[in-house]
Amino acid sequence: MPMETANMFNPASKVSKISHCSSMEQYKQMHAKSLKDPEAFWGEISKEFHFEEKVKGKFLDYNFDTTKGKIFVRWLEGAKTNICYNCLDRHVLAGKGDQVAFYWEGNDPADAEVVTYGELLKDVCRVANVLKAKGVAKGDRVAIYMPMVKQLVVAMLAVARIGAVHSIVFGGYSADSLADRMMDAQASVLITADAVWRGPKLIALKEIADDALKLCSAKDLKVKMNLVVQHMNKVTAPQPASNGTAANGNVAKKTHFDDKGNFKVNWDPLVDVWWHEAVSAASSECDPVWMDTEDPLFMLYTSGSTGKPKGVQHTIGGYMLYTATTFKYSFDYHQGDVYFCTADIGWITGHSYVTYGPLLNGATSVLFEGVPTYPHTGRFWEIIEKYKVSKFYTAPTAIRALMKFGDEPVKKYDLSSLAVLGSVGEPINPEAWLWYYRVVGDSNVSIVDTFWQTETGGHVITPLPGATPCKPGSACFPFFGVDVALLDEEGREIKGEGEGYLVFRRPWPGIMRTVYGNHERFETTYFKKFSGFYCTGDGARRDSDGYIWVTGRIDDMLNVSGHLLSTAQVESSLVEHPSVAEAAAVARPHSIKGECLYCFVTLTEGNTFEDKLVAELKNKVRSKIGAFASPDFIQLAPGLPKTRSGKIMRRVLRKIAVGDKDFGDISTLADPSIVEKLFELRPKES
Ligand code: 6R9
Repeated sequence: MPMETANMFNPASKVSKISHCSSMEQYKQMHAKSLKDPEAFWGEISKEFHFEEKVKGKFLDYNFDTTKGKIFVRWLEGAKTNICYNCLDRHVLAGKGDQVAFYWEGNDPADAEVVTYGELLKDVCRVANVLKAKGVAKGDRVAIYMPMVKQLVVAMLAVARIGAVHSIVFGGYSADSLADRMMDAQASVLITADAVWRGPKLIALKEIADDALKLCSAKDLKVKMNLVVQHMNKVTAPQPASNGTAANGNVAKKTHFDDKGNFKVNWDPLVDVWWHEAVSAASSECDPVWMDTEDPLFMLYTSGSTGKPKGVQHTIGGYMLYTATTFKYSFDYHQGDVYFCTADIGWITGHSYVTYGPLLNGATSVLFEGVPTYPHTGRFWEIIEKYKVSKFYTAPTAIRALMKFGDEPVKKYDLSSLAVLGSVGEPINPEAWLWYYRVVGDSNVSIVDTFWQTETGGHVITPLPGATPCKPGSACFPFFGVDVALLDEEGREIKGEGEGYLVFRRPWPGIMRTVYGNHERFETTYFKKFSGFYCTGDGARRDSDGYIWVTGRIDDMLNVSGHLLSTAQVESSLVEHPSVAEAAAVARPHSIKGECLYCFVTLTEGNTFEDKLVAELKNKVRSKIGAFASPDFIQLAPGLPKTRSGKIMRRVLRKIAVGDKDFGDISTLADPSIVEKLFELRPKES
């Protein structure tokens, strides 16, 4: 019996008695209603939010078919609202001003702060007034390049309050990447911070931002203001490592701090403005600008598989309804929960499930500045215990990284508050799923493997706690409003069991509306391949019970001797071996098979890479998938080339597999030096 049918995890966790959706029957009814009558379904939900003016035109209008004209999606035509008002004022007016919005937890465990809804609203109004005074108006783009601090949330909501458009650039990007994104968006203001400690490392944000601003001005982009949060004087610097080696931070302390221990920044009085000075002089009241529901809220750049990044643009009304509803149902959010999403706000997961989704629900969240392994490998679990977190959301890459340290760092903490554990970002292999469930969740939680994309705005395929019996590794079923189809190469629909392109037949409220400044690219990337469908670029399989298994990007698919294989499938078999912590599989051209498998494996602590292990791993894949899937090459990988959001850059691994050093652009990797190391470790016979 295949693994997936052998293991069905009942949703009988702590949430089952009170969940918003408590049975598969209820899920099916709600899902059917959301497709049959979107206006009734989302119209009912929209009543919970404040709309200054009601819908005047069509509730939903769209075209998904390039042969019938321009692609467009419009929800709630003519209605007016403000998402910042719905995130903050609505709750404060309802008497929840004193409720905690965020528990801020610093990089160092000694640094912590509490922010209520009332305080957040005042701070947001002050910053909104600072922006207005600089002439920022409706439709203007504001770039944000910040660490995970409360001012980041304040900045994005202040931008939204005055009808401007935020473009957040993850604080790990280089000056070049920041400049590219600012140029593309023609941003007139930048908001940043002096610097941040991430684990023992210093990231000198202002210095990088200064370089980016130079690049922008060389290309005639006039930036009116660089608003700078002073953060370094409020936080604890890393201590020297206990083993006597100088922590990376010690070097930074010498170069970036003066004799009195103050952090040094270069200052250009023509553009630089200290946040604390400007904000303390500003009024804490600011009327929201009532916006059309289809006005842009933000753009967020995602790397296209080739070429320049795309500014994925979302609009206000649909995104608001969708992030609020997915947050409520996928995590089964209830008043009193403490929610912790480890994603950085610089990624879509942070936009939708650190800021907007939780605040729209009036939730209390943990906002974490640091990394999972600093100052020790139990940091996540320590935070969960400290704040009694009930809903936790992280990525498979973090889970696998922490699994490497075994169960002991988890077991040290009381995690009994946990009820729902979420996963996002890539397919989660059953090994990691089960560890998450058994070790972190003590076999008494709901796991939600949420499939979605920057482009989808929110979860599109996900189990619902309390309703969906889960199969480890499957994202299960479509969310409300989502109409899933699988297509073969010719665009024929695969009904029932089968594998193909994962596409959606119609828009849900949170789908992106365009690529900023390039609607044609939007149409070609997502709609040209199959007329009438939004194409995710991922492959998926539907099993005999109707469960959806996302197999990874289509370009990660390989064809070995005519058998279609997904990299995820192979990787998950390799990771089942106790000596393997993480694995990545790519295709390498093969004269007889067409393509063969070339695998990279990272070992768990204390294991050595030897012939015996290679033979065992080949056998493992053979026995899990079939003889045709047996890898031709397996090589040791001290680390994998990952982007800063944790995605394996398989394009680079494919080059290594064929011995080609023409790696292309690897600047977006978290650690570009790993590429050279991997090249050197290629097996001789390859
Ligand atoms: C939210 C986010 C999107 C791509 C997507 C897919 C992969 C995300 C997944 C998953 C399998 C999941 N992906 N979640 N694959 N199961 N639960 O990650 O957005 O950065 O745009 O990436 O990530 O390949 O197409 P984004």
